[in-house]
Amino acid sequence: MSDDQLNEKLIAAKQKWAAEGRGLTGEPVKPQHYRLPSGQHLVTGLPVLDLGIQPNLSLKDWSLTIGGQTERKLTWSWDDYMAQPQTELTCDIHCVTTWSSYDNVWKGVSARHLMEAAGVKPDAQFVMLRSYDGYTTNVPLKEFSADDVLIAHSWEGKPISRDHGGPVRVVVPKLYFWKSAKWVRAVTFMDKDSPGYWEQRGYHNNGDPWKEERYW
Ligand SMILES: Nc1nc2c(c(=O)[nH]1)N[C@H]1C(S)=C(S)[C@@H](COP(=O)(O)O)O[C@H]1N2
Ligand SMILES: [Mo]
Repeated sequence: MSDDQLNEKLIAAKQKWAAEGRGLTGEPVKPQHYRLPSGQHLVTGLPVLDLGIQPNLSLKDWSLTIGGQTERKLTWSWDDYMAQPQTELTCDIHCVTTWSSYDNVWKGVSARHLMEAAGVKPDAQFVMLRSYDGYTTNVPLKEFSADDVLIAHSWEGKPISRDHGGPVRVVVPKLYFWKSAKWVRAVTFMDKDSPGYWEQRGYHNNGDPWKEERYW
């Protein structure tokens, strides 16, 4: 075979792959994959993942503290929190352990409202989420201030169960699910970044599933 013939054969093979829609992984691209980031598989429902400590919080003792680089330091009791404007939204969830779950319906207070209520200072660039089980996770302010970030109290029309982070958890749909702190107790705005629990243990600082930002 001449060099020209060989080249034509290679081009034809590549054209065929293009027509078949082959991805880098060699797997044919199916329409549903447009919704599923690379390396993920779809599950139904919501698996439970945490450090094995599931705090049992009564609404009476529960509070959420908002502070750091803010004009006001707020401590919301359950009634204070529930008195804030409520937002409902549906999102897909992508966990770094490779499961994804479609169409999760959440209700709660939007991160944007929380930021407005506390008066976030221009110096703030990062957010630390702290939870009642000792868990922490850091989120860039750019991601936390997206219009789909919720401080949520209900899932699928019911109060969030204890194992999924009830009474209140954060939901950051655009990042891997470890950034969505369950049993949240404090939201702290920071001018400097600081790694959270998994970020100290090799997980990616940002965690965008569409860029496969899984580990450092
Ligand atoms: N407080 C707290 N939040 C947490 C965790 C945790 O251990 N503690 N685990 C994270 C991880 S790794 C995942 S995948 C999701 C799991 O949420 P789920 O159990 O509701 O599916 O919670 C995240 N938020
Ligand atoms: Mo996770």
